[in-house]
Amino acid sequence: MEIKKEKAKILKKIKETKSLKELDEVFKEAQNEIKNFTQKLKKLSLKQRKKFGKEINELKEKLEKEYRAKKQVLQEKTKEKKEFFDVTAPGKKIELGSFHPITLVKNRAEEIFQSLGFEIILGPEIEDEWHNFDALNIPPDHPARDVLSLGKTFYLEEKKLMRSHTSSVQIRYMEKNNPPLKIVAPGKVFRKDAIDATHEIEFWQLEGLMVDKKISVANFKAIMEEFLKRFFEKEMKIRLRPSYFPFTEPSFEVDISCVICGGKGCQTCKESGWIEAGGAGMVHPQVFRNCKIDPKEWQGFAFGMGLTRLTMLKYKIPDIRYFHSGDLRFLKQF
Ligand code: 2NL
Repeated sequence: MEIKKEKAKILKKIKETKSLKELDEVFKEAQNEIKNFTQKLKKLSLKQRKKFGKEINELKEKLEKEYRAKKQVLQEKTKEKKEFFDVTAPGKKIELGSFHPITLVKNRAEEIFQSLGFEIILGPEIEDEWHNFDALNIPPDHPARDVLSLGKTFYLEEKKLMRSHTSSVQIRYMEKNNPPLKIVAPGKVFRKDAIDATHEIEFWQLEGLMVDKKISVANFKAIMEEFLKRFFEKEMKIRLRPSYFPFTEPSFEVDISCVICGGKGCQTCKESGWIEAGGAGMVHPQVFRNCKIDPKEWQGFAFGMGLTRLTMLKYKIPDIRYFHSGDLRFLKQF
């Protein structure tokens, strides 16, 4: 039995291993070899059995000792490799989110109106008929109030509804506060509509109200022109066209010079040079009375405009459906 020769071979192999896997393989191989030697012992004489038995035990011990030692060395090495930290490598950047374009426009609009002395007010999205319709002088048979599919209002249980404009927020404010008033109410509003490139069932609006002793349409024009100039960062012309709303008298549509072509005529303004930006008027005396404000003492203008539409004009967004698409290719541009 060439135990000594085998011993040298095994120890050399262990020394040369480079990985834990390789070491384990060599160790198993050596154990098998030792098993073979042990089996061969049976055939030997007692004297020889004693001699070789001792040598085998020594080999076993030596093998285990070397195995443990080498294992530790290899383990240390892999640990070092894992813990290596390159301080010169550039850091991993955290992906930053961004504001939704409507939020950007809402924030900017609020900032401008605040600097013009208006207070920002908020109110509930779920409303009652009084604040959304009756107080605004909208008669019970008005088509917008139709509970059938023809109407554009989303009705809920117990005569509640989703507000169709933020006028309701201004009514709530007038019920609790005495004039003079200078407020704007931004917020989400809801209307039953067939969704297409310019219509959604949920969109953003901003309404404003200024009430004092001698407020006129001239004040409205000045405020609106100043707002639009700051918002679009260029000189803007506005045009008032006679119109009708139950909550204002007189009432008008507010057109702005086309932000795409500057008034020359293009696809967006249908070659007219003007774009509809919202509506406005002098608050109807009945609306004041509904809020316990004396219309003989107070007067003022009110206006409403679509923040969603304003966002589309400012960033030249061709389709309203992008806003709720959740598409990062769209959102990351802002
Ligand atoms: C539009 C038209 C308008 C108002 C909103 C208003 C509010 C109160 C009293 C009187 Cl509390 N009026 N709001 C007035 C005229 C027009 O909005 O086209 N909006 C997008």
